[in-house]
Amino acid sequence: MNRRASPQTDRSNRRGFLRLTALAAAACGEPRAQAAAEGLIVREVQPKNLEMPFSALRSFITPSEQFYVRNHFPEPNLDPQGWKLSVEGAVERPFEINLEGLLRLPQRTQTVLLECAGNNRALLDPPVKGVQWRLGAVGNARWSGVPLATLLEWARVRPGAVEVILEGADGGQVGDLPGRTAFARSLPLEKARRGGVLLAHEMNGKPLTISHGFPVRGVVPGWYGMASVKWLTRIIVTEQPFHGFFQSIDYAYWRPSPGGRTLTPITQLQLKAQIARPSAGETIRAGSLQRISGAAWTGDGAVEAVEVSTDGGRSWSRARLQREQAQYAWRLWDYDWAVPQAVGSATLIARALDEERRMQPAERDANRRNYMVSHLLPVQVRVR
Ligand SMILES: Nc1nc2c(c(=O)[nH]1)N[C@H]1C(S)=C(S)[C@@H](COP(=O)(O)O)O[C@H]1N2
Ligand SMILES: [Mo]
Repeated sequence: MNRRASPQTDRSNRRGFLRLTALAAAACGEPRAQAAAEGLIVREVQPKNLEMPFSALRSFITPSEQFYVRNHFPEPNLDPQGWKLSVEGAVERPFEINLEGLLRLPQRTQTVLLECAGNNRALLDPPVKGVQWRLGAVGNARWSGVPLATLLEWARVRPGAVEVILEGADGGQVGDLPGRTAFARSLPLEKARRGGVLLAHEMNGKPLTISHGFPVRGVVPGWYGMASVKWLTRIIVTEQPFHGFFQSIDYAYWRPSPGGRTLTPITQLQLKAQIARPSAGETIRAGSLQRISGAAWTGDGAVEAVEVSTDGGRSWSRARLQREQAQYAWRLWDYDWAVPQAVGSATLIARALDEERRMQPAERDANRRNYMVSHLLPVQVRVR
């Protein structure tokens, strides 16, 4: 079964309403929520879920104040003095490390894009459940911290180990599970050791804000955002695959397999391009030269090209890729469109190709449930 994306329509009224909701929350004694929401669209007040207005995309590095926030529970306000991270489970030498200890270890900085696996789901037709993200549950930041591999080496992973679980300090009631469930995700041992995973304490050169995981979070390059566990407190090495709520019920998709589809944890980012400007519903001047711009990204590979159609997919032209790039970052692109003289409407589409000339899919695959939206998303504009 394929689903088509509905053309994006302007929902600025709704956005206005959500902004007001945020201000109302701020007025009832939540000044922090409002400060963090500056320039961001509020999708949920509690737990706090904020989206970047993607039309505001201006730079390769997303300013921290503009970086989306995706929370499942109230944000824990951890005391950096008392904070400890334990490395436990199938290791010869379990230990705890505090923030001072972590800061003394060799540090690394890398640019990594995070995209929520639910990004763009508001554009699906029929609608699906979950936070109604449009284009802005994605950002590209510079993260600094200690490689997860360093701590695993120190702990001496036992030969039978298969996965590493990252657990956050936040939690609550989820689904039909009794009691409290912490936010946790696992990584295959191989990815944990060699995948460039960071235990980050800085974002864009400053300590993490509470919303982005203060004092320390995981940053898992090339994977959807749910793997980058915030407010990290435990690293658990296991000899069995982990089937926690956030990778077996939530953040899982149906993978075709013998005997029927099998629910599989979401991992790698999918190849895609998004148009930042013009935005859906915008009016463009007939006969003008209009710049179309956006970003494109993928998981482990590289974006090789972006193509743009201004006639609903009948013809395609190469976009210009901007120079700045990094392995796990997005690539900004633009294309100058000679807008026709004729008044009417136009359907803009962007598509990304990777280094093996693979292209993002044209149609929605319903096996992805309410996640991993990476098919072509048309943007309708008016020409006047
Ligand atoms: N502890 C914890 N980590 C978490 C989450 C969470 O709710 N709790 N949300 C995850 C999801 S789904 C995403 S997309 C990213 C978002 O990171 P950000 O809020 O810094 O943008 O954090 C991930 N890490
Ligand atoms: Mo997410």
